[in-house]
Amino acid sequence: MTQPINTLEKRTLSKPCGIGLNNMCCKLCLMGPCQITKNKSTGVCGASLELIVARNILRFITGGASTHCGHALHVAKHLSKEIPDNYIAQKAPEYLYNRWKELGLLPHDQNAQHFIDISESLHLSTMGVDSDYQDVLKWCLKIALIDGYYGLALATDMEDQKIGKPKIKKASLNLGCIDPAKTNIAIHGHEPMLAMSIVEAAKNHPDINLVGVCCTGSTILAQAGIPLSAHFSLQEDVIATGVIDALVVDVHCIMPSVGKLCDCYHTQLITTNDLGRFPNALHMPVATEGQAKEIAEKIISIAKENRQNRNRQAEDLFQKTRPTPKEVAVGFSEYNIDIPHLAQQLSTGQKRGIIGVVGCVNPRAKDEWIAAYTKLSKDYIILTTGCMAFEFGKEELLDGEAIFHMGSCVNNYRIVEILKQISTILQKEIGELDCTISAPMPITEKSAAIGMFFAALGCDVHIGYPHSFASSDLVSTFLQNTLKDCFGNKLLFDETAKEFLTNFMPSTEQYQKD
Ligand code: XCC
Ligand code: SF4
Repeated sequence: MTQPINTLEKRTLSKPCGIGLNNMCCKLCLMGPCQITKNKSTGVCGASLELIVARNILRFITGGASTHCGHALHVAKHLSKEIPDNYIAQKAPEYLYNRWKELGLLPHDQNAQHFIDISESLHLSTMGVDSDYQDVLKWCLKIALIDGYYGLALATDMEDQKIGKPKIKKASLNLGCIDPAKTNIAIHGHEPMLAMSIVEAAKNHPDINLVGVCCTGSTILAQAGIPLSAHFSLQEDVIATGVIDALVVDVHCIMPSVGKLCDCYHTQLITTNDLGRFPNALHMPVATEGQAKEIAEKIISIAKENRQNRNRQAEDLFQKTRPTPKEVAVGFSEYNIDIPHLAQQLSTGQKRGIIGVVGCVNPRAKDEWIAAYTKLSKDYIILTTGCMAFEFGKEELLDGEAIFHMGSCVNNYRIVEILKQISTILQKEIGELDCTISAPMPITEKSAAIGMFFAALGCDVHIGYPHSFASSDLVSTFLQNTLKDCFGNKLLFDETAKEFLTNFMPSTEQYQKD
């Protein structure tokens, strides 16, 4: 009898290394690794704790920016488009652009040379280059601007141009969207171009059931109403239903475990991006629109053919245990949300502010976050994306009245556009709005880059568990002071939902009592 064998819930999570957790380990050269546990000790080369922590943060954020910019580059290539010049100047509020310029934070913005800044960030943060931790931290903001504009904004814009602007609609969400009576294809990853071709092709095949996973899933949910079966932490469970006939993956957040798990079931794993390979997968790389149409048809045939290899007992078991799908309202964007109404709610005090609930769901960080945000939603407009949006959906809270599903992680740029437009209407800076971006359980490098981007826009930024940014007093004080002086905002490091509710705003006593 085939049983789910490898899902995250059942796995014993290895204990995190305390030194690494606090960013206090340097492995940048072979005189190390150096562990710096006391403030006055240094690495073999003399690097201080603050320099090591700052370099680690910069390299982490740079990893995130490289993935989002790579995503935007792949979409551009798919559509035979060029990366635009002066994109930050085109998109950013003028007062912020000028401030970033004064502070020396603007990256290269011609001929896709922001990729040079990404490379220079790795260059300066290696052993023996930039020994000024404050300068290293300034680069974090520069790289975050690259992430925000040449990653999030550009990918969102180009996807909208290709797919069309999202429309508000009802859709469904959770493992129950997988239908044992049909051929199931799960589409997982972050770059949705092939996914949209599969959505189109599947319209001619009534026996095909498409479901999404992670951010490619969030995009096809928001854009086309395709059900979202799982977020990151539940991706293994999708395969473990035993009724997924093909799992199509592109890039980012695809756990290496899914390769072996597909082998345990009949699921055909198909990799579709040259950067994301699995040893046992069928590799069908897609780089252009023409290829996408052809490969979409092939994937449908492969899945249909493979359905006969299902383990009937696994199918029966899923049939009996299949949960009821949850209904969600999706497809909200800067184009269809009534932004003047939101501005009015803020100016009349009907709503105190905006909370963007973003990022990952770290299996090490279980807490009552959704309950906390739900309490806050009485007084705050909640805009949510990525895996955190799925958590709201699981509880049927994505109603499009108090809590709005804004799409995938690159679609965090939609939140930026909304803040920009509200601030224009209210004739305030974004930093003067009561706006917090909360990533309560980050996992990926991308989430850190996104958080820093929102900080550079003037939003307060909350990072829950783990808050490795806060492990050097000098680093966190410098970051806090720089953000306060330059943008008027702050960083919050509340690890638990209770602390968040208590410390977030002093006047939340009523929330505590409820
Ligand atoms: Fe989820 Fe995008 Fe995080 Fe990956 S990164 S774990 S939100 S799927 Ni965006
Ligand atoms: Fe140690 Fe310096 Fe080498 Fe880092 S760069 S591993 S601190 S010697």
